[in-house]
Amino acid sequence: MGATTLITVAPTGAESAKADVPALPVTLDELVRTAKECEAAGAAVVHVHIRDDDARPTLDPARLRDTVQALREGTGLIVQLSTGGAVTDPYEDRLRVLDAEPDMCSLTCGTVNFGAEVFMNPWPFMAELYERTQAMEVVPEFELFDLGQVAALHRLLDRHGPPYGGHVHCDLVMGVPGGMPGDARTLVAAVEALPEGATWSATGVGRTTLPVMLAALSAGGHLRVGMEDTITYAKGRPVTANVELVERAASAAHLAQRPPMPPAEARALLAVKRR
Ligand code: KMH
Ligand code: ZN
Repeated sequence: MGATTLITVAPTGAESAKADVPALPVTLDELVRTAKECEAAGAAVVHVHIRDDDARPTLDPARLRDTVQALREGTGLIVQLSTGGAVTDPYEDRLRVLDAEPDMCSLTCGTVNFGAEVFMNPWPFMAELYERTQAMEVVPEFELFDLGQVAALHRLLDRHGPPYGGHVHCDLVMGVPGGMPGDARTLVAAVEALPEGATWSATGVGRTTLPVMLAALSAGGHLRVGMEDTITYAKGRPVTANVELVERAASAAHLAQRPPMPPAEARALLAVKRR
């Protein structure tokens, strides 16, 4: 078990509407301001989804590039772009995300029911995205929504070799309706199935946020928090800013005597390329 806790913040996502969740950062200014606050509170990685001028999810290449640049200029955070996008995004647009030259990108290891929708990640898409991360020297974070996706991760590594940088880092995304439940016994089962030497974080969507956070800390894992996954801080009390969630995660990490990992340590752990 490491001495520190890597905290990733996922501030926006593609699912909530700004009209419903006014605290959601959707402009570049809001995103950079949020990222700075979250870095000060203990985050080391920012997982990024962007919005267009109407606050709708977009994978516009120029906007993605500007976002990466602005986050690099304004923060010391590791910039991880989502290649998941929204469930409606075409594969080609999702593959093109890497052209924005992020430090990291998400790579989901299989298709999963996603509420009433389907988040599509068929094998040929996964494999192509993985090969592109290797060629473009972008560190993938393997997103695992279900136990079967852990098996798919093994298959990917067996067939295509190690990721850029050589280190495998995963994120268990738990509690999505259609994916694995967000509870301690499922977390332990997933962690036991991970590749040897892999590091992992976990995030629990919605009301599974706290059980997953506490289980992850007790099992030696890292944390992902943010308004992509959680918009309710406590029963009847909406999240007012992403930094509240990072502060809560940082407090829990301190309590577990594994304080937040500084970005420089996270860069070394994840073997991200110096850009
Ligand atoms: N918005 C979800 C459909 C990722 O960022 O890679 C997919 C998602 C995963 O959020
Ligand atoms: Zn995401």
